[in-house]
Amino acid sequence: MLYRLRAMGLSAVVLEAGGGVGGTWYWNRYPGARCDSESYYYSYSFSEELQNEWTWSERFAGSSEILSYLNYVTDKFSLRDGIVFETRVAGAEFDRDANTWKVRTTGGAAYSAQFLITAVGCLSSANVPHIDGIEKFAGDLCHTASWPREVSFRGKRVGVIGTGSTGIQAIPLLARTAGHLTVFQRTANYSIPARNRPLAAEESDAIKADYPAIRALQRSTTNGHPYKIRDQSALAVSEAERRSVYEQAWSTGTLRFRAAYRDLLSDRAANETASDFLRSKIRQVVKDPETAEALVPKDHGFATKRPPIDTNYFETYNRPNVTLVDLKRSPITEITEHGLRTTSSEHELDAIVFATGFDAMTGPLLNMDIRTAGGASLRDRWREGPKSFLGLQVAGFPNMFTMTGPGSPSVLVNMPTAIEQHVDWISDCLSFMRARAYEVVEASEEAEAKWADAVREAADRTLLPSAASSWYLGANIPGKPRVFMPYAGGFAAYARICDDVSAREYEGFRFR
Ligand code: N01
Repeated sequence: MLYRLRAMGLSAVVLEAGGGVGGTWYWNRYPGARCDSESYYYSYSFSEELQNEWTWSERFAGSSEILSYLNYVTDKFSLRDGIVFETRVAGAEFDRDANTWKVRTTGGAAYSAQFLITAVGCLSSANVPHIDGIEKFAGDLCHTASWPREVSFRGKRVGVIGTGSTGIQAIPLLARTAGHLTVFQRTANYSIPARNRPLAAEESDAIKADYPAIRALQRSTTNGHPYKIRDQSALAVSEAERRSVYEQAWSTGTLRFRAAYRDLLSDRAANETASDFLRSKIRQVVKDPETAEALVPKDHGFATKRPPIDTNYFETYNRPNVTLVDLKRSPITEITEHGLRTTSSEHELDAIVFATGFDAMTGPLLNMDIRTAGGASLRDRWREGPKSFLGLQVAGFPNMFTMTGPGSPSVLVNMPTAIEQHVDWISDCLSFMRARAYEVVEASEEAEAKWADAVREAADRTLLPSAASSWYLGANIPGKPRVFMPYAGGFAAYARICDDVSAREYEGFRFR
């Protein structure tokens, strides 16, 4: 966004809580953190020169390589001097007389700007659950999203709480060095092997040569990935054929498994065929039948919660130094000085790792005290769940754009694809305003209400709202309204809607 604003001749400042660039990749440095879309497809497309000169070393880049890439991008485009690091926004209020946002930081600094563009990420507000006795624990406590710079669990008794994408990435690596690893699982999860590998020079060259087609395909698909979903129902083929398709998808690895049939996310019976296949893989891999059974998801269908990809996740439970605790059978009661107690036993631990996820999508925005002119807060506005027009603006909050905000496809899409589409759309909107000398843009309440219906209807056409413990619904945070937050109508359809809105001179927005 900063690059585009500068290219338009606008002055902009980025306030960044971290000590460096990278966002997610700056904070989430836990062992095993790596992207779960292929590196080449996960990188920026806005500069042809950039995409041709950067070469990824692995199919799925690890967090340190991604961080090097993001630093490279920052320096290549001379963006660092536009970023104020270690600066956390405490609050922002719109001044209707001056048509500016007044922004306060936790350090006491103040900024004012005509436009406030939030780029705070969807998964950046860590969820540390309240567990009685947490303050008594004498060992190391850490959340994966604020991983300590210097930490070693070598030889220690480590407990991990959480088996989402993060836990599933971290557990195999933690198990390699821990003396003993105890995994505390509340909801069993599906996972597809990543099949990560180094990338040969010829493969990288071939991808670079094919970039125009790859990027066009990414922009034309449901998830912003460069492959199409097979246009066939899982129920239209014989069991043997289906099994062979699933075996092929399993050996290819990655989230591409979701694309094996077109109705995996819209038809329960179709979904069940994929879920059953993946359950059978868990039972095959995990040697102890009782552990295998506890690891088999039974309360939700494949990909109705965000599916992880892994390297040796289920295999890790065959190690003698790894124990699974099924919290559905014996929930955590408290953390003690020396470990963690469940209803059935006490586990002595030297370290507890919270892989417990995030207050997704709304958390990072509501952590800032954002208020409209007159003092009404975003928190009050969203008390019953987030509402926005296109996930880009909230009625009543003029000149504020929410990149990858609730109501946009964001987390259901390859993130850089979603981000770049928002950067383009916001930049075009600002150019439109400049050309007409408008000072203020604000989504109308009617457009917002209609979009809320569209978001709900899109979700209801899928099985996504059916996973009762999904963070897409806010279900992981006690007291959070249960509202399906991202737009599930697909990236390509969403981008078309945004383009139609701008082509109709930003219908649904008011300017003055
Ligand atoms: O978080 P999660 P995550 N007691 O919410 C459990 C992205 N990502 O950090 O399912 C006990 O998915 C919770 O249990 P339940 C990706 O979009 C991308 O793993 O709520 N357990 C669950 O098992 C992903 O979806 C990459 O019942 C508790 C786990 O903690 C998103 O980030 C890598 C608990 C949290 O899983 C979030 O993933 C990693 C409690 N009180 C993540 N509270 C890439 O590779 C929560 N849990 C790009």
